[in-house]
Order: sequence, then structure tokens, then C-alpha cells
Amino acid sequence: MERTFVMLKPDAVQRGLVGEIVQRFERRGLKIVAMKLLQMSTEFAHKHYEVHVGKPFFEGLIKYITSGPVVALVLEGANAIEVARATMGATHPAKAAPGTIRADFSLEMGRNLVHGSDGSDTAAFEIGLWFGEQELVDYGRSVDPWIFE
Ligand code: DAT
Ligand code: MG
Repeated sequence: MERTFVMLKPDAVQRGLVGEIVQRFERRGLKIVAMKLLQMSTEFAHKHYEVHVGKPFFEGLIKYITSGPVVALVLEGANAIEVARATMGATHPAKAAPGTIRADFSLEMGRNLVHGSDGSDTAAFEIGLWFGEQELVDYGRSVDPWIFE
């Protein structure tokens, strides 16, 4: 089963949207296999967003993402990477489809509440960056046969 990395950004924590956002992924059927709250150091944020180093929005992104605690999760399920990103909506909330997290709760690209891995290589890199092997919990759910064929 596929795994993806999702992060609830500082605005999600500050605005009291952690439960609401996590619930959307849970209801979709994705299984939480790891979860923690922490505040990123600048150095760690640079590693997480290394693909964006040098872009005009990079410094603002680092300042925002390190401005308060975030909630980091690993979600598991069929097509978890694609499904998590579809549940989040487009990067710019104004372009995100109604019903997605970003469209329903945000307005600006620089305050778009959530991060999700964008491919299998990125997911593997981000899961490894954020979590140790012992933090990823392997367990089954009794509802799994009602979610997975
Ligand atoms: P996503 O978060 O949808 O994967 P991304 O990886 O391209 O999008 O960018 C990471 C974050 O950086 C994104 O959530 C918001 C911010 N960002 C991206 N492009 C931006 C831009 N042109 N101006 C301002 N912020 C931007
Ligand atoms: Mg991205």
C-alpha cells in the first residue's frame, strides 16, 4: 500500500483546523501510520523545501513554515500520494476546487494550510526526513475490508 507525507502548516495549527483537516484524510479512508507536532528549525525547513531553494518565494516560505508548530503525518492507502493531494486542492487556494481543504479554508498561496508529497520519490524522501523507521506504526483496521476491495 502506498504511503505519503502530509504536513499541516503553522496556519492550520494557529487557526484550530488540525482536527478538521485530519478528519478529511481519515474519512477518505487513508490510514494514519505516523503523526507528531513540532516546530521546524530553519535548517530543517531548508532540507524539507530544498527543491525550492533560490526561488523568489523561498525566504517567505521558510519564514512562514518555521513561524509556529506544524503537524506531520504519514498516510497510507491505495494511491495515497495522488488522493492526499486531490483532497488538499491546487497550490493556489483561488484555483482549488470547492470541497478541497485549500478551497474551503484558505485564500492565499502563502497561507495554504497543508503540504503533501507530489510523487513517489518525494514521498520516500520526506517520510525518511521527518520520521524514523520506529515511528511508522504497522497496524490493521477492522474497517479495511470496507475501504479496500
Ligand atoms: P505544493 O505545496 O502544492 O506542492 P509547491 O511545492 O510548488 O506547491 O510549493 C510549495 C509551497 O510554496 C506552496 O504550498 C506555496 C508556496 N509557493 C509555491 N509557489 C509560489 C509562488 N509562486 N508564490 C508564492 N508562494 C509559492
Ligand atoms: Mg510541493
